[in-house]
Amino acid sequence: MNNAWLGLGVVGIIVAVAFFMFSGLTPSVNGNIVDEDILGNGESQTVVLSQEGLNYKDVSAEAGKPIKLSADSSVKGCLRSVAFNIDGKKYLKYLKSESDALVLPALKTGTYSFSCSMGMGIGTLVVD
Ligand SMILES: [Cu+2]
Repeated sequence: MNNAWLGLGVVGIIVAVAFFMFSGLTPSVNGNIVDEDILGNGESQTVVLSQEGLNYKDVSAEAGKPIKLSADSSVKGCLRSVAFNIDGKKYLKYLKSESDALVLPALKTGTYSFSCSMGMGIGTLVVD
């Protein structure tokens, strides 16, 4: 293998690593179009997060209704970037202002844990 091929190989690895890093950070379900698909024409409910210490205060929601999750002004720093992993799907959004919302699909009864996108601050969503 000469140096040119070796160089190409290295570039290829860097591109592949960058791709996987970014695909990991990019929400698989997010953005306006998909949000609209989740919300449809049906009713949704709004859940407002607040911060308690370094974590989120527990929140609750009704089962069977899509959720618009927003964060009040008590939520600071990286906790404004909220990440859920539900049935293998990632839902992630940076809630820049109080009017931004992370849209979640209608959920079944259960307890769902979530975190900031770094996995540092944690919270619990109870659905019943
Ligand atoms: Cu964090």
